[in-house]
Amino acid sequence: MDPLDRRGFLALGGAGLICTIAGHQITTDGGQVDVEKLAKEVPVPPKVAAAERGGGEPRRELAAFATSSSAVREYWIAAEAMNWNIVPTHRDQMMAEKVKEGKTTFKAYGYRPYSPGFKSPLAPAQVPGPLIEAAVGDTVIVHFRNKTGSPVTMHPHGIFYANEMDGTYKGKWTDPGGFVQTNRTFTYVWEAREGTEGTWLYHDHGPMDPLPVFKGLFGPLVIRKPGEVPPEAEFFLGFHSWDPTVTGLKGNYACINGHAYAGNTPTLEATTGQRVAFHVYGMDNFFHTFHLHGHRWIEPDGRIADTKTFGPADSFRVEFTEDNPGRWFYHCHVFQHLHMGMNGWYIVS
Ligand SMILES: [Cu+2]
Repeated sequence: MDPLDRRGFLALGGAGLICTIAGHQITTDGGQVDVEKLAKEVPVPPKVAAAERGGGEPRRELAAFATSSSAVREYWIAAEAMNWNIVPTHRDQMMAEKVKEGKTTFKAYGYRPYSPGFKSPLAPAQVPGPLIEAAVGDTVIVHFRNKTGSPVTMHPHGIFYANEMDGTYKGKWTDPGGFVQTNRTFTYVWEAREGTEGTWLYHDHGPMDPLPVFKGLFGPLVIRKPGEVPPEAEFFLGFHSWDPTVTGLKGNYACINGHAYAGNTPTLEATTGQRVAFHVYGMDNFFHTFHLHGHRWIEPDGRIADTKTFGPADSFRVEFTEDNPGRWFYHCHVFQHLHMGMNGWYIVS
């Protein structure tokens, strides 16, 4: 057996291999990666170059999808770089102490919602991106514009899509939706067909994957059953992490919706008697355990639970009727993650 060099050893053991892009191995100990510089080394796939020479993206006829009972849900979303503070209050309310690191802001990527035709932004670029919502029978159209300096995409889970609407880099087989270059727009058409209901998510799956995902390019997607009434209180929580490879900061942060530590992560509110749903998904390389204090729910197999373990890109919802007032914690029960910030408040009045 050949001896391993340091890099190979670390990829196998001490540090994690994140990915290989344009021949470079990206590892968790390799320091901050400049995604936009690295992106310049990735060649434009042939079908993408041909579509650009042909004057833009191919158009699909929407009439082919629409049925009389369905609706078209149309979104305008851009990927943008922005300054993002992981711990805006600089305090950890769970342990009632100051966060060690002085600097907790870095250049992240976020999906940003716009009004029709990208006329004006509806909110700042955010982590996670805006909720995409549909009911079974609907067609979802996402006009996606890339304003970052790296080719990125939108790739959904759960919903039905034709092969070229996958939003995924596939080397020389890549379709235009799988390699949206800087300042280009691509329109994704996805179908909430029968059997697609559930709590899902979307994320970048371009050539730099997973680095732009780790910089913040992911968001929630929900498809409701026909006639389903949304719960009176519902929360969408993305469990993920930010490490020095993408942030360039000193600290490692285990986050919920872009932030670490209670008082920075979402503070959720409900009142007794309400039907409550937590929609939860994972978007990093780790397994997490969703745990909610003072409450329990019924799992699909009939078991009564107050924790649920999930892995990368797993998504699920737990539902119950609220009956227990107070200031509660929700958190990941991997203790290391809990103490790296993966916790938050749930306040019931
Ligand atoms: Cu965890």
